[in-house]
This record gives sequence, C-alpha cells and structure tokens, in this order.
Amino acid sequence: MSAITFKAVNQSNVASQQNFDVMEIENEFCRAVITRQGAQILSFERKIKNAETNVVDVKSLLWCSELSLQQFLDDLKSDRKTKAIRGGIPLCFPWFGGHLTDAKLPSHGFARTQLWDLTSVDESAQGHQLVFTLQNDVITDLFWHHQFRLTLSMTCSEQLHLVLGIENVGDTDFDCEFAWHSYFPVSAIESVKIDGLQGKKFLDQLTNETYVQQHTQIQFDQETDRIYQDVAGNYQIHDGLRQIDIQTKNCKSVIVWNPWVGKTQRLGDLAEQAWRDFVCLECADVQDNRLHIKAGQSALFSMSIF
Ligand code: TA6
Repeated sequence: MSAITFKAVNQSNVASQQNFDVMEIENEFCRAVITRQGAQILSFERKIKNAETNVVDVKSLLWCSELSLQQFLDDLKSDRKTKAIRGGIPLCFPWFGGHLTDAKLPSHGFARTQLWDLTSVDESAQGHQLVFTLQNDVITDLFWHHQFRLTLSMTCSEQLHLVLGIENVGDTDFDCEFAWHSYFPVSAIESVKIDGLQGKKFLDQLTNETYVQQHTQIQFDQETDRIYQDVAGNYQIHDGLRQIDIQTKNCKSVIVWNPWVGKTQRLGDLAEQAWRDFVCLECADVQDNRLHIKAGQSALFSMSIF
C-alpha cells in the first residue's frame, strides 16, 4: 500500500504538489501527515509487522495537540491568519524562544509559520523521500534581514529521518539558531525517563540557573524547561515498555520541556490534561551553540527518530 494525498482545506483550491495545506503519505513502512506551513510533520506512525502472527502493529512516534490542529484548520477555512501548530516537529529558525531585542517578533522565529515549497517527492523501496525549501522573501525580511535558503529533506520509512540544510546565500555572515521542537507521545509523563543527557550542563529556563544533570535519567514531576548544551547527540525516551530513540548529527543543544498543569492552562491550544500525554525533546543549536554561517557557506544537521 503506497499513496500520497494532497489536501486543500478550502475545497475551492485544487490540491497539488505545488498547492496544498496538508499532505498524507502511506507506504509499507509508515503513515505520515505533513503541513505545507512550516514543512511540519504532524504525525508519523511506524508500521511494525509481527513476524509470527503477521499482525501489523502501529507505533506512533510524534504527538500533536488536537485542539491546536483544529484551530489551524478552522483558521484556514475562514481565511484567518494561522498560528504555529503545537505538535509534530515545528522548526524554530532563525532564533529560539523570544527574540533577544524585539519582543514583538514571533516566538521561535518565522520558519514554522511560513509556507514552504515541496520541491521534490520520490518513492523508492525504502519509502518516500520529500524535499521542502524556504527561501528569504519580503515577508521574512520583515523579521530578519538576511538572505538564506533552508532545505529540509524528510525520509518516511522504517525511521523518520530529517536533514536540514541552512545556506547563507547573501554576501554578509549571519548568526542564527535552530531547533527541531519535537513533541513525542507518552502514556503518562510522570512515568517517563529520558536517557542520554547525564553529566551535561543545562540552563533551567524557569529559574534562570545553570546546573549539571546529575542523574542518569531525567524524570518529570513539575513544569520542566531546560536547555542542555554541548550534548552527545543520542537520546532514548522510556515510557513503560515503549522506547523512542532519537539520533542526531551536528545538534549540540537539546531542550527538554513539559508545561505541566499551569502552563498548559496558559497556552490556550492544549486540552486541560494534554500535559500528561507528551514530552518535548528538541534537538537544536541554540544560545552557547548558536551558529555562525559565513556568506556563501552552509551547514547540515540531521535527526533520526525510531
Ligand atoms: O520548548 C521550550 C519552549 O521555549 C518553552 O519555554 C515553551 O514556551 C515552548 O517552547 C512552546 O513555545 P511556543 O512558542 O510553541 O508556545
């Protein structure tokens, strides 16, 4: 079974590879849902066939707020300006968090709310390979006065594999940050354990204090918002008998976040109990690990989730 479906929320538009709001992919390995806004994968379900019973089990590797997705679709239907969708893998670029000097600029930059171009779709025995691009334009110039090209390659197969290229196509160097702000499903946040960050220095964004990760595993019993620096690149999310593996190249930071009860109520696009259903483990290059890309140069980053 292999199919790609392009959907335009306003039925008046003809959905195609050039003009869609949401695309759905299915192949023998996985099912995925991706929005053109932000080239954001919202859902990735791995199909796992039991060799003995031939039964196909589905392992969901990403989580998305149903409330936020519905708000996005309602805004599209009503031709209202859409907001960032809280779920899947939003891309934060060219800065992470609030802008350092102008609070009016959008949190986490603009890449996740811009319409990207789907420049190629390939299918092979290994599944589907997609390439999305975002180039500076008059809109992005309103927020950031640099010439850039982002290329996001997405392979939907036995694993979800992303490769991000950040190119400086201008004639002056620039500094930037990026983060794959990934939302992962969990059965109950209180029982989740994260491996891979022991001994790493982190900034607690809630206290603005810096600590070193003493325990082998990170556990959750309150709002958690930490930026780890100079990390190794491979992590495991343990959730009861389930495990999600994240492996990265060239991502020297990781943000670990769960809003818990209070921030969930303040955010307005999460169901009341949604904080129990996900954890964010965001592979990135931010703050001390921000990037300096010279004119005409580029940098590559990759992440595999399985
Ligand atoms: O993931 C870390 C973080 O910076 C949190 O502080 C929280 O604000 C979260 O991102 C969500 O940001 P958003 O702009 O998507 O609401």
